[in-house]
Amino acid sequence: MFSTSDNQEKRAEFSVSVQEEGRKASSQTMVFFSATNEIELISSTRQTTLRRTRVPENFIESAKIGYSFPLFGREICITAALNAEARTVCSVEGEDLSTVPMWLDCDPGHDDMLAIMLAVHHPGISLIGISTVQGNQTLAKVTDNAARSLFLAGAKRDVIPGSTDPILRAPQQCAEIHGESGLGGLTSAFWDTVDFDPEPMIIRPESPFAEIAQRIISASKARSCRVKLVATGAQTNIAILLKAFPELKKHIEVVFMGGTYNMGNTGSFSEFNIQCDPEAAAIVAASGVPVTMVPLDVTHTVTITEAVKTQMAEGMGATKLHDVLVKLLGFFEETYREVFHFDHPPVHDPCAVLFAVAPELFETKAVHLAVETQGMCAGATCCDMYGFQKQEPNATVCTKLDVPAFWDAMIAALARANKLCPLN
Ligand SMILES: [Ca+2]
Repeated sequence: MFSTSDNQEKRAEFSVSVQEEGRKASSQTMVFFSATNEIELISSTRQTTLRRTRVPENFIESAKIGYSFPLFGREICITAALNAEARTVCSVEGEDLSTVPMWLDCDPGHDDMLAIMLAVHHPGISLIGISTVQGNQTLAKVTDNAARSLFLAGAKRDVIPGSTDPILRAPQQCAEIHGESGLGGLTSAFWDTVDFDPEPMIIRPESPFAEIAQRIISASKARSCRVKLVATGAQTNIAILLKAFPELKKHIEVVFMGGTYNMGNTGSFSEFNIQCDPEAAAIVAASGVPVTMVPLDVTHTVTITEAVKTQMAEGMGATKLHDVLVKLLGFFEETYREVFHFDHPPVHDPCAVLFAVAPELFETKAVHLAVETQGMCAGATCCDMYGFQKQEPNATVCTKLDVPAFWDAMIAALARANKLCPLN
């Protein structure tokens, strides 16, 4: 796309609205090159360079999102950051980016990996950081996998390992679906061929929960809005954060993938993430913070059909990242077929990421949510859909998703990952 500039270090990329006197505003792309301190304006419709010029060293830091500034005799307004580097640069001063600030707590996991790709590359999201929790695999494995997912996405974020165990129960993993590594389908022989060490992306503060709380509160204060805390694994870390740092409550909104208001997957009425740590989910539901549940009932409608595979191949082209996804999702398809008799595997976790940025694509209902912690139904998410209990709603439950719109957003994010993935 950026033929004149591909061999130079691209630091940030923005969508901008350009207004010339007496003419209608047009939408264009602006790229900043840190190596030369130059910016380039590119016509979004013609894909050609319109102008290129040197700018002061602090140009990007001072060009705030949503602010207008004169350039080339035109008025330019940055409307969105288009890549991870741009978002990182722009968040240096804690500006209001008109994007959704998000913290992702996850246990990669195939669908967690897609959630990371969507969170990093959806233009409406600023992903502040990632924490991990044991679930699909051990904490050490899912933490490595989170870093590996960021690497594949061509992005850098700090990954902070959270809890090795549920609050009360023994850990349980899900190797039958996600494999021994948690990202089955990519062998250790594959990773041996890749020049990537997860360790530098993983930070291990003395008090990881204090660190996570502090980062979320700082982002919330800087933007004067709640941070979307998206949980795509067991809710152990979220419960610990809420109990240890109650001041966090006014700074977050929780969106979690998990639960069901019909039948479960790993229990008759229990979904895996909640069944792993029902006590944690009960604490989160009763915490008083805004909570949205994206349940199995919705995520089971989002499956990787043959048509989706074709759309993905067309959207991404024949790249190494596409090959990697084919391997991963092929493994996921096999295990889902074997264990749950699905023709095509459902993609749970990115649905919660999408809700956090595009709730208008979902149908929802306000309900009272309680989590069963006892007996054979431990982990059941009891959603009072008809208001029988006469209790005030404490949660929003999603009941339907615009599935084609989900895939459009997911594949657009993968196409952006394609441009930055070091394998390509
Ligand atoms: Ca997960």
